[in-house]
Amino acid sequence: MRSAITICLVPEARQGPFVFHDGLELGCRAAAEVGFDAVEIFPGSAADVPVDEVRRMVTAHGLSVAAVGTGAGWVKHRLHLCDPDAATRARACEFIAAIIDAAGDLGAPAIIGSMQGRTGEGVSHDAALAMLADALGILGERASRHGQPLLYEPLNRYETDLFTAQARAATFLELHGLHDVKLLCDLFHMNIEEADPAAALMAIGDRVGHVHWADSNRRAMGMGHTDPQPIVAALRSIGYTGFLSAEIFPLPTSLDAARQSIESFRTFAT
Ligand code: LER
Ligand code: MN
Repeated sequence: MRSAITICLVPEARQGPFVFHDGLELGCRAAAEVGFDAVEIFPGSAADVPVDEVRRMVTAHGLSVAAVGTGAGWVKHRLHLCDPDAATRARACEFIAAIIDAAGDLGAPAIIGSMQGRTGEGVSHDAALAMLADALGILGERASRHGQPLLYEPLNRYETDLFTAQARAATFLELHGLHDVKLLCDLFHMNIEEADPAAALMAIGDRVGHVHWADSNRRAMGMGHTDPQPIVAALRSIGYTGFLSAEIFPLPTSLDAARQSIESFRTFAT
């Protein structure tokens, strides 16, 4: 497994669960100094990820790109995949597709988390799931052209009513033949929604595509009450070799959170 840490390029997401907020260059420098293998980028849009420049920057610091988030489509533009208006849904898809292409050129997958949406006015739960399946099909195919999976992230109940449990999401992907889509397993959300996070990881096996390495309170692993040992044992037993990426609050400071994350990574995952 490899370590990664989040860099947020979106001022509106300053209060979000991201460690570094002072631009890509400073974020990469800090990530490399603390000892991470990779960075996970949360851009305002694909325009924030100029491929050649980002590649040069991460490579200069001996890093790679673990994944690129799409949540700014929701945070900044209120775009999501279950909007009742087809034209707005199409814009949401275009926003994500552009990030899939930039991430793909950087050898990384894109994440659908906050942009998945939820049941809403004029959109029943079944209709929302049908919209989600359609979008994941189109966008998963797009990701596969880059040799990347598309990462779909079940969230906790306060952020979506589509999928909150990993096993149900995995069954949905299976039923719809969405073979290009893998699951992003965020240990913060799983702490809320899963009876046994380690067992949930074992049950979905090779659908695990990425892991957000966060403690129960969304602080760095070791600052809450999650026991990472059975979780890492489960990931090993399913043969997971991807990233453990610190999508966490920068508390008490960005640097403290980064150092605690890498320490927990080294203690439990290497
Ligand atoms: C995104 O990765 C996520 O976990 C959501 O809770 C948005 O913050
Ligand atoms: Mn997450």
